[in-house]
Amino acid sequence: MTGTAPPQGQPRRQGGTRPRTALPIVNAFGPPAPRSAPLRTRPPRSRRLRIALVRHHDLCLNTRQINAVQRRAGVLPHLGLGYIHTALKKAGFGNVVQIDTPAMGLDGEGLRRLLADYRPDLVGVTTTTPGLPGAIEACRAAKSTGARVILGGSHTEVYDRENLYHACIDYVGVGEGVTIMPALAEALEHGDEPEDIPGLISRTYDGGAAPMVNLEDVGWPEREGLPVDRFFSIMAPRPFATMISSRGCPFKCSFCFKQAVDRRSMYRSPDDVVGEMAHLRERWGVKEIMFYDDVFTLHRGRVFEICEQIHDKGLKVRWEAPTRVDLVPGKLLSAMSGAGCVRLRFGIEHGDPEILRRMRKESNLEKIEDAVTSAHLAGIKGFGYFIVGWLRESREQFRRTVDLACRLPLDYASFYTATPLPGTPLHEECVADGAIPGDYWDSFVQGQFTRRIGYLVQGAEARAREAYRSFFLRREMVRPLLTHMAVTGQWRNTASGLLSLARSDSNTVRDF
Ligand code: B12
Ligand code: SF4
Repeated sequence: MTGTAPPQGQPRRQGGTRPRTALPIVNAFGPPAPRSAPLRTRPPRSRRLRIALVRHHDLCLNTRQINAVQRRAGVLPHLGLGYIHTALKKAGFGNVVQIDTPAMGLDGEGLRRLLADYRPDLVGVTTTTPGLPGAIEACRAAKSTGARVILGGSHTEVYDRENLYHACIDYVGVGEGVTIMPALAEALEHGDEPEDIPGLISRTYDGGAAPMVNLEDVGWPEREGLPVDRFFSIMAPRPFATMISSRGCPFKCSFCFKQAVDRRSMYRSPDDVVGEMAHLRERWGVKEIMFYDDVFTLHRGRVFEICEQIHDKGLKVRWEAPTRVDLVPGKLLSAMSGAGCVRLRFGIEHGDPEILRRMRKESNLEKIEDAVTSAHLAGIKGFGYFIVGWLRESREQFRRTVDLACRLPLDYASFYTATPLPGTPLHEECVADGAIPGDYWDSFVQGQFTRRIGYLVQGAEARAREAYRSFFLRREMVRPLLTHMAVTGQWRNTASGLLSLARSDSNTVRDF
């Protein structure tokens, strides 16, 4: 599948639907640098700069998931930081640590103390937009140690220089950290103020758009030094790991936020993908691998080859991946099942045809039933992603989603509440409709972290809770759930999640 790469030199926020308000930041930007692709991998020399890469957010105010589920879903590794770590190592920076506070069980003060001990020169903090409150806390902790601080991640592709409103942030990285971080570290190593670094923004400088990078050119994400045994998913036996084999998706679902890199499909070769799978099995004894791709089966031929290589190498590892209902032909499903694929996560989203159309999903109920049934017959368990509380969703439309979820041969389901993320067509529609204020995210970015963005229909959260209960707390689920717990060993999490769903008062999204 081909994606649509933004043409050279195009501004970052194409199609950005976020209403702009003037923010109190005065910057003198130079002319944007041309887009080139300098992955700075000079021969490694030992460089002394001390660098910390931080993920410090877990549950967040604007999560789309109810608390009872989000809290137990797991602690999943952050691959972006792992890739940045690898790129820094390749550029000769040996003093790099990754700090994953949800995995390490650290709060803000714990993070501050850890950073104070490590005394980094440069701290890179990653964030999504909803995860910003935690990220700002991390930036403050980092700044208090005297380090230079850079913020990056999906969030900075929709809000970039606006983040400089926070005095604890020196730089914002927009796009590929694997090119931005080595270049910034190199400049700081020599005591220079950074210049000519595509993707880097400071209060006095704007480096223009960062180049895209195929992750295969970077190498595998660094996992050494991470508390690998602390990561888990409620879906998988331990130890488990995550990987990404492709990036990008040419579809345009209206709730989905598109980073520049998502508009172009980039694939790693089957050789490289299966090589990393084998490495995870050998080095860490990993029993199950979860793919973070947007749509794993976009390029069918590549998936057939991956399956073939898994056979050829005699690799025995369970794996699972996300896909769309229109991208799983029968032959592919048999090949995947034979190669160890135990689960497919389908973006089904809704049971009402009119809402599916408004979501721009480009699917229909027939395709959904066909795909999930075919996967089931091929021996692959189905996980359905659903969204409840869509703009103007009626009670009848909502119930169609629940009925569909219960009718399909699915073993798992998640019911997110619709959340208009900035920069998405859904956001634009909701603002035009008057369902949400146009400046919510602007004030959120400036630190107004006390109020959740409004739900789009009254009682959306109750609908999510009702959907979970209807799906999981029914007789037909007893067997699949028992099998799940026996295979994955996730007894405690699964049982307490079910109990929590059964209780009516415990499923609210966390209020700050
Ligand atoms: C896997 C995944 C998850 C996983 C793991 C989280 C993670 N980030 O690894 C889980 C399931 C936990 C998750 C949760 C959520 N997610 Co999520 N997730 C993804 C997904 C599908 C892939 C991420 C990934 O691994 N990409 C590949 C790696 C290599 O790229 P990367 O991490 O983005 O890093 C690159 C750049 O961003 C940059 N970079 C990253 N960090 C830094 C730091 C610095 C300093 C610099 C300079 C650069 C930099 O450099 C990296 C490589 O060069 C993306 C969609 C996507 N296509 O990216 C959504 C996505 C990031 N998620 C999203 C959302 C909304 C959520 C949730 C809010 C959903 C919810 N439950 O309510 C939560 C929030 C979690 C949180 N606390 O913030 C949105 C974020 C939109 C936004 N405006 O920020 C995305 C973009 C999905 C979408 N299309 O709408 N997610
Ligand atoms: S939701 Fe999935 S299929 Fe739709 S645009 Fe996003 S990644 Fe692509």
